[in-house]
Amino acid sequence: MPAPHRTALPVADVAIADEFWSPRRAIVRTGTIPHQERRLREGGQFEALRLEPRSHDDDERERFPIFWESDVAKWIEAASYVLASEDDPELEAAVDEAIALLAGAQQEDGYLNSYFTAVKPGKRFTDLRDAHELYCAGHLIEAGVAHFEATGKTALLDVVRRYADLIDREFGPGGSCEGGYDGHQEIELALVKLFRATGERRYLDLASRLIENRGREPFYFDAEAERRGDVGYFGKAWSGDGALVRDDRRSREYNQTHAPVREQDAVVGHAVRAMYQYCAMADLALELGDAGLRAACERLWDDLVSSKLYVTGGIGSDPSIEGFGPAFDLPDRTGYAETCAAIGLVFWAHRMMLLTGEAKYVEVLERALYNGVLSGVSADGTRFFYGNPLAGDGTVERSDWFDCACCPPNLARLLASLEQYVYVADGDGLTVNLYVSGTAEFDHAGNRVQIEQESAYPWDGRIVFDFDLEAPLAMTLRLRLPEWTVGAPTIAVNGTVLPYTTAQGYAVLARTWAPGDRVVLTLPMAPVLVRADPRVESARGKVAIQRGPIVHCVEEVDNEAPVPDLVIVRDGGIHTERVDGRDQVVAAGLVDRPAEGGLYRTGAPTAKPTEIRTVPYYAWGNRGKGTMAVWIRECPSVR
Ligand code: FUB
Ligand code: ZN
Repeated sequence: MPAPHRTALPVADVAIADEFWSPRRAIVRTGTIPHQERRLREGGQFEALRLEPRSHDDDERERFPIFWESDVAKWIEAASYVLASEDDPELEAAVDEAIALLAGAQQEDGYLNSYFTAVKPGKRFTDLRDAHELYCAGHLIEAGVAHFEATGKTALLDVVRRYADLIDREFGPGGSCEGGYDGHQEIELALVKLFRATGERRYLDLASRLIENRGREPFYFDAEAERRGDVGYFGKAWSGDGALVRDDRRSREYNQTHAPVREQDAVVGHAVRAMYQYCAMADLALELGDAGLRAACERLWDDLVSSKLYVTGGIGSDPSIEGFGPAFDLPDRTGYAETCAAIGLVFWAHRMMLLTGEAKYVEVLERALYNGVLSGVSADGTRFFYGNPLAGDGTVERSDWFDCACCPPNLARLLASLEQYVYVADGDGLTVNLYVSGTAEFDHAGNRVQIEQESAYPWDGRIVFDFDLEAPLAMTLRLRLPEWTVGAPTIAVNGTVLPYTTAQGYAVLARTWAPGDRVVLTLPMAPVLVRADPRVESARGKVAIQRGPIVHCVEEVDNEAPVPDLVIVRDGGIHTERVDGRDQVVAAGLVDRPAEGGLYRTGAPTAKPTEIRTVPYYAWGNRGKGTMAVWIRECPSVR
């Protein structure tokens, strides 16, 4: 029996009016999305859709046009979420222009990829491992669904359905790619969205087929390489010597084809690929009530959170594969932690909550969202981190754009659709996953319910909910109880503190609610020192500072010495001050300077008391270059 569906309240039913998020989302609308549109126009992504004949010279910079459709698609998707909640005729016109270009580039049979149409005609679907066609198709499908849901227009949805239909034929029985699947997972989760938007079961079946084919022997990527007779599009680029070695498990792990997905039990390989695959597995487990897929997702999750997750919610520590290293291999300065990977983790965690009803997934979602995702964009929304290291030597800074521009539009589409992560409706009532001020509307047992949420989160843990009902209504309100609270959360209903039961990490309030009822949730919040498992070498003997969901770091600009010289004194005292509208944690510490001398010295270091001042990790790197670290040395007492 399929599990009961929990449904995220969609973007259109939630309105965000939040002191923390609204300015950031405004920057996405007024800064990031227009900035991206300019870059797509200047960079040739729009122009390429006119299909003028182009050449391809094997130069590294020339490799990225193979996934230009994904850049355009992610931009359309982000813009569509904006259009769902506000009129912006100029943006709508730009989106319509891009959609017209995509429609013009679509071939008679539904195929849509400018690179393989204009540059490599006749080579379509011959290099599924590297050439990103299904990755681009997936992003186009996601854009088509978002655009349809936001505007009601079917122009892009029609285009992507025709493309999905072609893919269904090609990958179906007797098709040219029967048994195949993509080298960069993405289309699978997109097809589930297409199924939900259209009700067409064959899109769900196609998603399932692509997931189930993956990692089965005989290996499809070997067969296609044999047919093609070369090392593949990126074969040279990332294996160095020109070949992804057939029996090399690491090569297969890179794109998670080392085993059938149901048998996979460790998160390995390229992090974004992994996240998108696990998203689709969770979606399919939910839609099909598939216990085997669910169990695989749960195993993979446990592996991730027990040994491969940065304290910032970043994932994928190994830059050489943009992916996972061994367990506990979480270097801070050289760690990769791609912005897209943390975004992918948000996507997966959300789906795991929908699948299981467990708040523990949202705990990680929140950690990634407020830290490892948000660090990916500058305060003004126009500069980006691709990797998000946990320490900087003073040379690291955000970039305006990237040749491989995956992260900026991914950030834009996530922040522009934040609404869908806040509330979940189920048969019983409403679950609140994120504390984001604003309103939500939903139907419960045939009644329209409006709920208003108000707080100064993430700086303050007092959250107020007001019910707007037409008549008394029995329903359950579930409020997530974050693990970071210092002390027991309290809940007051209409001014009276009430006992509450908990289940799956939520406070459960089942009662008949009356119009005007008010619930006040108080989550005790204070700065705490966090220590890592000693197997995390970069954090050994060090502490991180967290207050509520915000992980802090120490930047040179706020302190009297370069960060490597600073030591936090355990039990020395720690408090919070408000600076520039955000928390600054102040901890008693030392400037621990080595004795004067050459490279090696025998003299004792000098230790001078100081106040160590932090900044939220997401906000680092906005005030010029300087040293930074999340993990700071710790000493037991003032020496
Ligand atoms: O390959 C497409 C995207 O580019 C990946 O998801 C990112 O890791 C970057 O390599
Ligand atoms: Zn990226």
